[in-house]
Amino acid sequence: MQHLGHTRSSYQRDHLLHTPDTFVRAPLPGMLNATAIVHAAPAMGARFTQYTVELDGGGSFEIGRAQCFLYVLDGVVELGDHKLSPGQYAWLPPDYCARIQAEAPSRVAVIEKAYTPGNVPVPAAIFGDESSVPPKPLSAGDDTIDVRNLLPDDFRFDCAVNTMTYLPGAALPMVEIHIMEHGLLMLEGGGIYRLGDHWYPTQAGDFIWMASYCPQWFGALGKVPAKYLIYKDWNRHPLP
Ligand code: UGY
Ligand code: MN
Repeated sequence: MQHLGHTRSSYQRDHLLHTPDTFVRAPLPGMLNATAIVHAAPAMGARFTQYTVELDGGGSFEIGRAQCFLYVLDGVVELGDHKLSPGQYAWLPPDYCARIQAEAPSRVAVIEKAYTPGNVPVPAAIFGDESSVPPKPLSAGDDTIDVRNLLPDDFRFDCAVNTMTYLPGAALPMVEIHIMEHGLLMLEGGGIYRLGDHWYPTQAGDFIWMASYCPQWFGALGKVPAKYLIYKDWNRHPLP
């Protein structure tokens, strides 16, 4: 539908709000009966890539360019002996090459980042299920915002991927400004996201990139909890 050139999407120096009405689909090399919506990439200022893969029944795609995090949004995908359904995920180390296949239409969130070595061994692949990750309150004593760490919280990992769930009316306790950049996919509900000096209505299906030091704050609105999947780079010294 034509909206006379209006969209909630907005691309600024330090952030991107990418809403579904502006998504453009194109296959990436190695994709068969599948296509990608690239939300974040070095071309727009990010130091990682995040894209949503949409697979038809029988579709497949390849990974193996960098460490890779996969989170199933819809359907079921197969990766070797593993079958992943919605809420299930995999973290794959930088040298892990594989083809991911779907028997029925499926959607997968993919995050890739060049791995920055630390003085610790590179971890082996991890397969997990968000529903079995225990929630932790963001702030002690406040049960209105829960965080689930999908990756182990240790220095082998140079990034974190979490889900955050806000009860309606809950809000981040501060405007955050930090060196880590974020890729965020709104999974459920919605609210108001402050990014830089802009305040945006956001809802399930939206993607947000926040550059390093982008001022950020979120307040959940509506009748259902707001939940997002959020990536950040961390655990490494700021000097390259
Ligand atoms: O982990 C974080 O920095 C998180 N609290 N940021 C955010 O939700 N925008
Ligand atoms: Mn943050």
